[in-house]
Amino acid sequence: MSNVKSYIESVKDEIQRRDPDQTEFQEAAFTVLDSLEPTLADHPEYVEANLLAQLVEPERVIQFRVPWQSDDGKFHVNRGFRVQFNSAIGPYKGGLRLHPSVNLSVVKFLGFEQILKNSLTGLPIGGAKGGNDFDPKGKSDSEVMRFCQSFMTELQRHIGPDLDVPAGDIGVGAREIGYLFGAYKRLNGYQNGVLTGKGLTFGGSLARTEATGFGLLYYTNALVKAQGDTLTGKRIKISGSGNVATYAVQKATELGAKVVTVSDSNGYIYDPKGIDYQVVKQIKEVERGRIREYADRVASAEYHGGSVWDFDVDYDIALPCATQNEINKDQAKLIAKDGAKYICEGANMPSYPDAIAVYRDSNILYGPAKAANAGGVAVSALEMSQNSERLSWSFETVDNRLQDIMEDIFEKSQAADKKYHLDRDYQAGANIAGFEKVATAMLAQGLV
Ligand code: NDP
Ligand code: 2IT
Repeated sequence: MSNVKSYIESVKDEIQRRDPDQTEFQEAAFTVLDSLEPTLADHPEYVEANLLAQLVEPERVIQFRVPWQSDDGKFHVNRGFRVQFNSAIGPYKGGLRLHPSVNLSVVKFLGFEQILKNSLTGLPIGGAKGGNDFDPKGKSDSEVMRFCQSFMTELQRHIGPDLDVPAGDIGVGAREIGYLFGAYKRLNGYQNGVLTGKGLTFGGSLARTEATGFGLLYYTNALVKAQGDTLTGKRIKISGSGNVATYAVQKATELGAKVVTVSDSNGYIYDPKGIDYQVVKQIKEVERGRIREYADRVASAEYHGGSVWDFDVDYDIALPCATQNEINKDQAKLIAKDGAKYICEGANMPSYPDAIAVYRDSNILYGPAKAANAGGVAVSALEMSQNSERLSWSFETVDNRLQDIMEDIFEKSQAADKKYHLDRDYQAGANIAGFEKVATAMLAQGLV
């Protein structure tokens, strides 16, 4: 085994020894570590400084109790987290997730992914993530407001416009950010740069709502174009029907492709005529309903229970936009069998490592989450810029910058892939390109 390989193995062993039960964090960290071999071989100073041991250990982990009262008068206690992973290139930045599956392993995996994702955007933001195992589904607005106020009562001690700037993720959209912002403001006064994804009347950025889904399509378009191919006329399978999925459907359709599925955790819609994103928006954003209702409104659509990744239908591009580990090895084999040539990830870590191995064996080109879904956090950073200068940019200005950033992320990943002769391994390319900037900053700042 080379020195570099044995160094990587020793860092993995230490993670395994310290946190044997953090399976999601291990999955994210091991995947990155394994892909860094070429750059570590090129930069012995990273190994000399034991930089990887610093990279995989969060700068700070905060866990706290969040008590709240439901409308029926009962008292409840949920568990809150903020993992401030790495501030080498800027203040901590990353979303908050509200979902019953949230635990320390999940928040650590998301915070770790955010370090290299944020680096890839080219903007000055470090990596963080937070969340809570509170389930917003089925809760009234008042319950969500009381929960957000209690959550922020503790979180406010740890965040700030130049320190740590949370935003949305699963279960956290405009409503939750509004309540969280109000609670922060009551305790600390008006500081609009403390959260991103805010409403447009109090410091939010145009195009932040659309940014992750639009950005996913700008990245996918760049990847497809680099192969001499085009999105026009392509059939696309999308999972999820939340923020990312909805605006991915819109941009894919605008770029001349046809999206044939959307889903939620109960089932999926198949519409051979092409999903109408306005219907999805109405059901999910306005009425807070379930995706099965789409089939009641659109004659050409069918609803089926189960996972959309078990649905056998021919298509060209897969865009998973729901959650982590939604695609296993067998489902990846079905993606290959159904003829897909590309998969780009809107969700964070939707593919198990053995699914990614199937993509490679089947010549499916793979755009990993930290590159493909970086548009959301990129526009969050642009929201921070607008807040700092107390100005708002037009939709077109933000959208053009988003497009440039996503194309630049693809180009950086491709350049690293070419430099190390990785044969269109855009996952390793993204990891290496994101890592090199963070590593340079960490080395310059010494052992901290
Ligand atoms: P939303 O809460 O708006 O939507 C989540 C969607 O994913 C829903 O359709 C939901 O279905 C589905 N989903 C969630 N958990 C599961 C599960 N366990 N099994 C099946 N489906 C599930 O979240 P977002 O659209 O914001 O986030 C989707 C993904 O994109 C996440 O991985 C997130 O981390 C990632 N992401 C989000 C960004 C953003 O800016 N919002 C930026 C970058 C990445 P159901 O209603 O049934 O739960
Ligand atoms: O996973 C992600 O990049 C996000 N949820 C967006 C984070 C942000 O700070 O906008």
